[in-house]
Amino acid sequence: MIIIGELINASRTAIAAAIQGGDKAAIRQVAKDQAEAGADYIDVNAGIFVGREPQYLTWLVQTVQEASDRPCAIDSPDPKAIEAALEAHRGTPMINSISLEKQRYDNLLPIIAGTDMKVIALCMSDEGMPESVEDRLKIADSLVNGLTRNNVPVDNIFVDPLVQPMSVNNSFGVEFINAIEAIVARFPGIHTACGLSNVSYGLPARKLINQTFMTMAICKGLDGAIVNPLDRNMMATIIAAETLMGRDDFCMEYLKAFRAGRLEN
Ligand code: THG
Repeated sequence: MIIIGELINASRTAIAAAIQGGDKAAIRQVAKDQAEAGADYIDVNAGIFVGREPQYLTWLVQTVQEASDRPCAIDSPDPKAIEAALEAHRGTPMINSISLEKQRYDNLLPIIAGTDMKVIALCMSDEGMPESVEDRLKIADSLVNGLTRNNVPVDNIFVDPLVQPMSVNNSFGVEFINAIEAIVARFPGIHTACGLSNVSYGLPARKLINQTFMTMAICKGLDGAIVNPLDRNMMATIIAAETLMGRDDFCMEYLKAFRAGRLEN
């Protein structure tokens, strides 16, 4: 499972304050903590600062790279902000994300084409949020075909079917889970990724819902997740579910995690 650490997100008050105060030490600490807890990528998101996103994302990339050797996942709907942050990034980052929204698609595709960057392909279009498996597959088809035609290897693409809140529509959980299964079947070699926390929006005991949903998604083939790597229970759930799915030869990763003290509270 590719773990994308979600904590450097300006929607969190501590991060917004650190960005505005230019507090490099605070950002470095969160980057370091997430890397030590097992993050493969460090997500950086300054989305609440409309207009200043290019400047703040650039600063976040620089600051994270002072503290950790993990690449960033550059998280923005704004191609200009992504472009600015890319300039500052050393090594090969992940783009989070391209979508089928025309403005976003047209501006990001030439930036990604022919590079070795990983890219999250978010199932969203100008027609709005997808609800059914079919809605998602239709968008995923266009995105995957567009990217591969532009020399992006399937192995670099993570399709995000877009998690929607259970509290809004009783079918959203199942449609998402089945979309993972359908995408993995349709595009051999593709990856999938998602942010989970939306599924529990509006419900109590959100961690219970998020962890259970993670297990269900891993069962269908999910192999990338935007999560809080400091959440020990979530990380242990991921390891156990992957082992149970047979994605862990001789249970080696499970045993390694146990010996490192990561599986028990
Ligand atoms: N798909 C893609 N990118 C995304 C999302 C997605 N980026 C943004 C978001 N969704 C995922 N990122 C976050 C970041 C922070 C939180 C939730 C999602 C969050 N964190 C808790 C907090 O604020 O304290 C801490 C989490 C915890 O304690 O477990 O709320 O869907 N492609």
